[in-house]
Amino acid sequence: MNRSMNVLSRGKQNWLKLAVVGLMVLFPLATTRAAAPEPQPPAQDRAAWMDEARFGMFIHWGIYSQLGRGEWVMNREKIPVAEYEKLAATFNPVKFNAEEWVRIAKDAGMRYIVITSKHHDGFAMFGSKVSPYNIVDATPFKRDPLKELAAACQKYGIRLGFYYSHAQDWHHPGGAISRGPWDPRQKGDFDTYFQKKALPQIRELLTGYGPVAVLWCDTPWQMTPEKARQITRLVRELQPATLINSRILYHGRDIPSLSPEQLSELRDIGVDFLSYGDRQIPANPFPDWHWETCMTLNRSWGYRADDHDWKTPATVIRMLVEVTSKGGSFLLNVGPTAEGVIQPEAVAILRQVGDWLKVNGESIYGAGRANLKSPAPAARAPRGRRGEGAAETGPDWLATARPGKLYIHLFRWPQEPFALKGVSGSVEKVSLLADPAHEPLRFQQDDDTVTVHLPPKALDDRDTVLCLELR
Ligand code: H79
Repeated sequence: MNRSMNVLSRGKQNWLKLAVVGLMVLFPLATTRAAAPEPQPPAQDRAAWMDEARFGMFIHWGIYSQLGRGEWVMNREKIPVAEYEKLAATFNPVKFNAEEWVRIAKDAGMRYIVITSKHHDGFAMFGSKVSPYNIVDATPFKRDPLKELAAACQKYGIRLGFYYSHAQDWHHPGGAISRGPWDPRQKGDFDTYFQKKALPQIRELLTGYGPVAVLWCDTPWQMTPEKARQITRLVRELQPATLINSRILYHGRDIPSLSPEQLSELRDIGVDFLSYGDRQIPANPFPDWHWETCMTLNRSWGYRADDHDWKTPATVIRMLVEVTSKGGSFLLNVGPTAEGVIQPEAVAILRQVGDWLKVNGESIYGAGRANLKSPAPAARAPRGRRGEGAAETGPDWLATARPGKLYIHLFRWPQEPFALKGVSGSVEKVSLLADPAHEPLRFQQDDDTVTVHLPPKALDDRDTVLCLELR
């Protein structure tokens, strides 16, 4: 039994307890009369699909994409509001094709998409009645790309979620601002901004675009638990299945140091998964939470013309495997151009990752933590903050698992027979996922050590996956 399954069932047990306690409160007579309460079906775990999906596409796209200096350009260069607003008049992404974007995600093996519906600049990338500062009313494009994406996602069976900068807004008076304000127009009352713009726009997103998989909040400057509850109440009222990330109240970087009280407050508020810091794969994620980490494909979120520092497909695969081996989901970013094009460099990397997943997907989708008794191999050297250098410095291998199967991701091909320690259960068959015939490999098992005789060369230099079938 692998640990991720234990975690799932522990989660279910907790829900069961809650449901039972809830029933005892609601029906005290029934529970005193009945000797034993009827077993209740476990309450639904809204976020269970994340374990199945594991891999999503993050999209940062806005009127800032025209400048090619990232989504923080207005703030970093202290561009006055009136001047930044002019970017709307020239935003016309004529090459935007929702189906093409969704196909790129699908071919990469991604199972969900999260797109910026409004970033910190305050500009809505959807038709909003709440504020005219939106793509339909303020640009020559006049189309609603989120509507088009929602339709394309429905067609291709991909879930769609919306990033919404719920606290920071550099356009609306009173919106929260990190390193500001720099323009008198930004001054105002945060609560007014929150009630008059943030909540009404979140309502629009959850009513006009079909099922919303995730409401992805970010940088909760000035947020309080009460305000977070206002959002979760609204979301649950409109779409009970929509997931909400922990950034509704806590910055990603603060997640590892949250206290048990803070974590249970998050659960109580209605948060569905922990969202760790930007570009940070946590060392020891909390085991009883769904979690996600977001990563850039180069060094930027929003399009940056001068950023050519692309991660290799091998690095991306390693990161996806590491996240899966810790039971999380990997949200990998693209920053399309102002014309609406996902950069060809990004598409090429994603296609290679997708090709790897077509062969090795069973070790990722629905797979999770392995319960090897001996510790996972250590990384060779600490990795850069932005995740660079993973392929050069990471461990030789990592393990993922599902009930009855253990997957060893070999990043470096062993020179000798591969000895794996700490295996619980008896191994019945060992094969390579990249071998189309799944030809059994020769192996011996001594207690909890399994020694596998591998072919002389890796089948895939980036990650050849060894599959151990267990009894
Ligand atoms: O949407 C992406 C980022 O814009 C957002 N989170 C991800 C998913 C984010 N918001 N705030 N931060 C990240 C922290 C911001 C740090 C920096 Fe900067 C912005 C570093 C460089 C630009 C502020 C301005 C600090 C230095 C210059």
